[in-house]
Amino acid sequence: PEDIYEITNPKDISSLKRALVNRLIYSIGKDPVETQERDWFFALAYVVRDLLTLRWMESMRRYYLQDAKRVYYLSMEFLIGRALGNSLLNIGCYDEFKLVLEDVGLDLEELAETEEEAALGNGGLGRLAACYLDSLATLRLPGFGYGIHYDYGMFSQRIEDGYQIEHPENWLRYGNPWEFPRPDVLYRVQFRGHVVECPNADGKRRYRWIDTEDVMAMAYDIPVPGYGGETVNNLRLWAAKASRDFELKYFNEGNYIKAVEEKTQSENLSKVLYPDDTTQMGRELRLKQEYFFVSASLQDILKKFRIDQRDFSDLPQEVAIQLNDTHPSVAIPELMRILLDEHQVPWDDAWAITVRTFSYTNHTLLPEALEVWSVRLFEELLPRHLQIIYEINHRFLTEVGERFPGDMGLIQRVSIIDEERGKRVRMAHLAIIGSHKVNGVAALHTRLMRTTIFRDFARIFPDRFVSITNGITPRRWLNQANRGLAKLITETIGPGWVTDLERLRQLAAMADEAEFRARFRAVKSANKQHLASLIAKRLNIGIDPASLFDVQIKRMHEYKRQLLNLLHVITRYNRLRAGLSQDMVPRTVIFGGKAAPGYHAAKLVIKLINDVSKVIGRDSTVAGLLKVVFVPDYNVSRAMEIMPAVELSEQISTAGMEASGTGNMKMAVNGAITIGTLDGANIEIREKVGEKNIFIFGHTAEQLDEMRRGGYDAWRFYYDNEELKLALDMISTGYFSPDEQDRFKPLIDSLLREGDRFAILADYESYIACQEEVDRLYLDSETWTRKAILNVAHSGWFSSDRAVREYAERIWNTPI
Ligand code: 26V
Repeated sequence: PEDIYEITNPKDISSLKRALVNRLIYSIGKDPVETQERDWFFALAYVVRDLLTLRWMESMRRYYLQDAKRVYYLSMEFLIGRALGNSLLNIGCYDEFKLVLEDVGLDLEELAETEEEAALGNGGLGRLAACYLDSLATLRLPGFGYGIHYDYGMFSQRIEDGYQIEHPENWLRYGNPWEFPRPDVLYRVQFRGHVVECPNADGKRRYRWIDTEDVMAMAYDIPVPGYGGETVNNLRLWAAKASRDFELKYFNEGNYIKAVEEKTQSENLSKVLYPDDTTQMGRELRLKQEYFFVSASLQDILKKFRIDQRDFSDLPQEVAIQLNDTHPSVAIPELMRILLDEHQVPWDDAWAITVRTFSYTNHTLLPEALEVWSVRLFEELLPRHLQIIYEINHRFLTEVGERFPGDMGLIQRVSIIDEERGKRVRMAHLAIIGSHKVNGVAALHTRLMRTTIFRDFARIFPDRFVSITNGITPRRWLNQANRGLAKLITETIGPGWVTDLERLRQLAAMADEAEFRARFRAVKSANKQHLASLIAKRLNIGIDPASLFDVQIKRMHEYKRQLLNLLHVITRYNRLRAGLSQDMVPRTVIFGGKAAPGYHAAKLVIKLINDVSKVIGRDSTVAGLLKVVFVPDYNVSRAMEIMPAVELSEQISTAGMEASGTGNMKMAVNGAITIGTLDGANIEIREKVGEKNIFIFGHTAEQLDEMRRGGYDAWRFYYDNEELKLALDMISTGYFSPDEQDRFKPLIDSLLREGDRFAILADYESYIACQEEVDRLYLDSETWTRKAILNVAHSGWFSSDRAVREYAERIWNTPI
């Protein structure tokens, strides 16, 4: 029958059920009497995708007919997570499908757990991209993501004997029900070869890039539903496919095996996500990944631009391209190459078009994470791009020389090519020079960008730097993750907050009403119990749902200072053992996060957390008063489980080092109170929720700067504070590692002998004092709840809808 897949009415349970069973039979090929849970999941996902598909085509048609300016978000990472629950809520069919499944004896929540999550990102930067796609679709903007279709996303983390072990995660093992493979959308991407100059008939020089080794990029499309389901946008991910050249080359020589080998080689390009967001190691494969997806995306963008009907000078009116960090910044010389070499646009015109089209987001100031590529590697892989970069640089430096005569230092500092330490291409310089706007991701971060690492550029381009503070999507992080709180909020202020998060402000008045506080507390308490049951089931660890849930979940990084948190835990343990329990509330301290596989210090902190957890867990004198849990394999799904249960949100990075943070926002909107430094978006959280409703401690970025200039004396902190000395001595003398006394020597050395780069010792005392205040407040549960409610009420500004609107107005010129 022709209506196999047709859903006549998405609110009509029987039509949904028919669609589901049809899908199970005709798309999965299973008899309903012998299906596994996964079969039902896939059948359901196909039905939901069907519901998205028509709206998706309608959205594309609308953009085409309106000839709307398109926004392209280029990112090496999209940390999407699972899609089923989010899609059902966004199209408004969650309850209907819940009933349909109950009808066949299944539980929707349980079924949703069988979905593999799309973990195509490391952490903050990738998750931000996913939140922005959700907001673009919800705001009905023609916003498209472009990225890489990795076979292996983020590794899964197992903990063995307290150590992190990485395991590859084959998320596509059973196929991805959301994506449409597009074998017909295929572009050629060139590498290596060389450049020849050929004089044109008109006497102008032309450059041709020839004898290249080519890889094909094949598209996979993933629908991105906005809330309300009206608009469905597209995320296009590229997978590497061998070009036919390989076959021809070797088949002609009769070397079939060699041909297949090289085919495999070139398809390795999109094999795996780099799981290290701490250091830029200059690996060839990484640069190839970057150019691969940039080249395919630009070809696709220009095809949709329909150049046959337009002039390139219209490009900036039709297209905005946002570069998510410098990773896709080779797009700047690539667009120049296309304009110059393939369309003979004069340099000055091409450059004006390029700069007006691109904008760049900077996500970190840490020097070790800034991308630089050796000139040698660049020349080998992308010889024409290197020439163009040299020309961009030459023209830029000439202009700078004219505007700031005699300042040779300036020329050296702003050059795209770093001439010291072997010649290197500084991608951030390229991205700044080639974009009309450069944004930081929080106010402090942008200010530091302007005044420290990019101060010369801020002088040269005073209007180029803008600050747009990050945001999070309330659909996933509140409406979906925290159904209990979502329900309470909707009952109190109506459902409008889901797309207009500032409406949460109406809850502020409710903070003073005892009855509302009790209901709010009941929600938090149920969420804590739920998390406790998950931890009991999966980790076989019992935690007290009545204890204070103190949570630090994020990537493991020295600057995020999980070690400072642990020093507090150890100090607390020591105080409890010394019989000072009267002022302390029972606490469960929860950690979660992955370390980059080669980041030894971060991995050692994981081991220390687990060793400390073991010692404390075995000590009956602190039973019921203190517990430490490390939740393995922290990812988007784990985050959605944990966020609703958090009471104390640990945001304790060294001031000046966390560009923004977004977990801080997720926890605040879920009713946690932040303990944090004046860093990243914490500063804006304080501004919004009010300084009485947040725990701030530690040195400011300016104070740390000054302290370092005066000479940082780590030993002084050690000798001046007995409790700090005791905690450090316990770690270094093997109290937590009796089987290997000097296991943690590298951690202690980094603090005491190597200058404590992250100022852990300097902030210890004020952190401990602040934690004492936390206990005092928690004892007064009415006041705690009041403050928690005010955190929710004043977190509306941190919606990614607000952030995307700001991008639309201030960067893309596509106002809503
Ligand atoms: C850097 C690198 C270096 C080369 C190897 C692969 C790789 C992958 C990712 C990165 C980016 C690290 C920067 C990052 O994720 N920054 C985070 O961005 C968040 C969103 O703006 C922000 O909230 C966090 O504070 C910031 O650390």
